[in-house]
Amino acid sequence: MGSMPIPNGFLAKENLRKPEPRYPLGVMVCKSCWLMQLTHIIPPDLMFRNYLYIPSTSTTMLKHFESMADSLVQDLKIKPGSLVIDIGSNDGTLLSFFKNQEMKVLGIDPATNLVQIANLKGIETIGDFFNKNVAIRIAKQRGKAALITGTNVLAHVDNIHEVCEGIKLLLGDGGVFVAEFPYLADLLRKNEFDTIYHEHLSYFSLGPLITLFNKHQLVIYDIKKLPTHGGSIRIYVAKKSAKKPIQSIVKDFVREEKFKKLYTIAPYEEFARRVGIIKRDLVSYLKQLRAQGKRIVGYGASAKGNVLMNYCGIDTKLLDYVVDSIPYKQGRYTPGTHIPIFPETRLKTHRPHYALLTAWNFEEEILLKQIAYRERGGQFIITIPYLRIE
Ligand code: DWN
Repeated sequence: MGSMPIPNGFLAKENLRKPEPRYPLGVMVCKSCWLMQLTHIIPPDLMFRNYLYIPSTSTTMLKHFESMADSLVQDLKIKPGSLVIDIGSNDGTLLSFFKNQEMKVLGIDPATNLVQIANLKGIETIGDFFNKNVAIRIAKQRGKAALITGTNVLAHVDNIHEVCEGIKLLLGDGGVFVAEFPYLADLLRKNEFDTIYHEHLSYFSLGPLITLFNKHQLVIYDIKKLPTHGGSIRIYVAKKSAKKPIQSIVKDFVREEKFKKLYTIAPYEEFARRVGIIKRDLVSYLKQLRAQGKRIVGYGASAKGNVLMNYCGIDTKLLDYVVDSIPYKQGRYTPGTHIPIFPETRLKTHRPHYALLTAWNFEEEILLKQIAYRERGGQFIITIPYLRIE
């Protein structure tokens, strides 16, 4: 998709004229394990030491984390007082739900801004990237974990083999590693190309993950399909030595991936072709509306929205501004396209004809929230799984 600034690099006004580093953004597929991955790796320090994505700012994700903690404690029969560790623990929201169930909790996250928030909330958090040394240190100081979680983090790490070794070392004998991430089959099927960005190094299907974990004497023994972030999966991983029975759903997923030919290059080339068509149709539609004098804005200053706008060349010539609920983002400008970001209330005062939903993973929550805007004739332009008006 060409080169563009990192997708969470929102700009303060005074930085608009400063040079903005741009990095190549594209994906390739390994022809031996079929992992889809970025062509260029950005230094993790650049993206994760001061991190602005806080999932607990959305009701959808808050509810998701609460039900995740409840179901894991119940399904995995984790006893109160057990150690639960979250890798990429962000502001500690998921761990707070485990703490409410009397678990001992420990977060690990490299973002100093988030570690501060989590520790202030009483969620003990180590400010670092997870690796084997961190795992050894925790095992020595806190003992082994009954459960290690990682939501939207496994796809972000470059040292994935070291992370697997660290998880194996930190898991108690019957311990479980539970990871959640966007599912490649959904990304391809629903044309979710804007979720391809510099933070996400890997785009997982099950096949390559089975290969990966096998190299570290770990095994995926169960899977759960999730609606979050455009379609995700939750995998349950244990040490091979724990001899957990492998649920039939694991084999079903692999059969389905083979049926969809995900271990051949065809679906990926077809996906690239569709992405080009979406770009062409979206830009010509927005230009057509502008030519009719329509006012159009962006809704959701999201990382995926920045990928979409940079890839399609959508800037203030097509969008007047973007609205977003996160105070930190308001008053700043989108990276690369320099579109001003306002609070959502501006929809009421400015009354744009159209809002391009650049946070489509919260479509339901946002369309419900903006029923008044829609009743007054405001319309949402949504790009996935195809260009549509809601
Ligand atoms: O892996 C990641 C995925 C899971 O989420 C992170 N690396 C980055 C992040 O991507 P994102 O920036 O696309 O995240 P969101 O949470 O999908 O962005 C949604 C944006 O929309 C936020 O800035 C908040 C905003 N929003 C809003 O303005 N009104 C969200 C809701 C629910 C709303 O009602």
